[in-house]
Amino acid sequence: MPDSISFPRNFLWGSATSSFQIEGATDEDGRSESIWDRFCKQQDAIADNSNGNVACDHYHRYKEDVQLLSSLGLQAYRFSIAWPRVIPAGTGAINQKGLDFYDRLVDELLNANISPYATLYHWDLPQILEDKNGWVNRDTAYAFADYTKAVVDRLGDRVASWATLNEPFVSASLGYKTGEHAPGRKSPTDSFAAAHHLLLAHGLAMPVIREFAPKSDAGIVLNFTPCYPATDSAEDKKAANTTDGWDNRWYVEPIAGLGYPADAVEALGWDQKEIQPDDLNIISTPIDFLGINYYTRQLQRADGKEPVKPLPQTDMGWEIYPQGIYETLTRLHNSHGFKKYFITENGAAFADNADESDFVDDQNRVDYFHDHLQQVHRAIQSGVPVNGYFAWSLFDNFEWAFGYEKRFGLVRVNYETLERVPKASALWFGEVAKSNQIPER
Ligand code: IFM
Repeated sequence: MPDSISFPRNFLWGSATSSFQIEGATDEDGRSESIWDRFCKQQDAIADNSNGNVACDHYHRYKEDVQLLSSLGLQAYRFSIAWPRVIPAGTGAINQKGLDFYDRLVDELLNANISPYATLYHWDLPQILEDKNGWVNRDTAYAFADYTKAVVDRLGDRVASWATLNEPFVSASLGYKTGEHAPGRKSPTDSFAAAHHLLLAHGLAMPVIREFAPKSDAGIVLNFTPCYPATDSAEDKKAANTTDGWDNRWYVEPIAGLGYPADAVEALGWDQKEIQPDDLNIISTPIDFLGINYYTRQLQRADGKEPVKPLPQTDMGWEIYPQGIYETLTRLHNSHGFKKYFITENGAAFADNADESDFVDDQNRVDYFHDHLQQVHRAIQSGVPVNGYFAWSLFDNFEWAFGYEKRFGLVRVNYETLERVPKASALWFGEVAKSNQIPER
């Protein structure tokens, strides 16, 4: 493969964040408590016992942050909207002050010639809805459609692209099955219900977006982690297939109109009692794009032991497996043939060493981006219509259960001063965006 490669004309280069991870200002302008505010109060739920109260203070520094995006030369910004700011009681009255913030952000982006890519739900459910059983309660899906209407009615004339949900697998699995994420529940049965109601929420929101933002794209963002058996044994192969079903196929197959993956449903023992007659039709409402979040692969053992990971790892302990982004893209396109794809997240946490001016010469992160982008380009050459790439993340930020200990940013955030300093990877990625090609390395 040549070292210097060009991307198609109009390929979109951007970076992504999410509301709870960067905004801070958790009790300003009428925002209510989210499940993450509550979860952070539990001793040791978060590795450094931190919270999102200040985070990157983006709520107050959004103008500076848009300038940063602009100075890097990025063309699009993927951000999420916090439901507790917009409808603090979960349902009912709209808090205009909460919407005002996103209104200002969108206008600031457009003034800087940066295309706004909005995600409606990136995990910060109003706590008041969790008190009514959260995503296990079917009503939450209808509440999400109403929340969608409130947001899209206000911003739909200016936002280029709407994603309903970010990584519903993580919401359902880590939030309701393993308890590693808010709301911290540990019930496989609840996680099946949560997964179904998240998908229903997506399907109910799609026509709302179409009605109130007829010119915007509408779709969903899913995470994919290719799954391989740790050995050649039949048991490990079966375990890998079931994990692939739950992690990778559970969401995309119903959206593609294929229903839930029968092999995994049977292996995991879901009785499907939550599915009502029209649900699968609602869930398979056609989408304009599929957003793909890709970070690593996984190896599976049937005996539950930790598999040996032969490849180099990031600070998350995730193997660096660039080929997986190619495998994911080609597999999805060959199986489902969606109209277009975006890489909505891809990036790496490393234990950065900052110099006295807070600059980080993160050549390891540059390598990560370079090698994954090569594989995205390879997928495009194989015929997969990938329209853009968003680096995760614009900033170091609140990495969920890891708090501020893991740094994914293109831009370093000094958590004492909140100063932002672009890392070497930000400068490199900015050049990629401006030249539309990966430079020689
Ligand atoms: O930080 C998260 C993000 O919120 C969702 N996708 C994975 C990232 C890294 O863990």
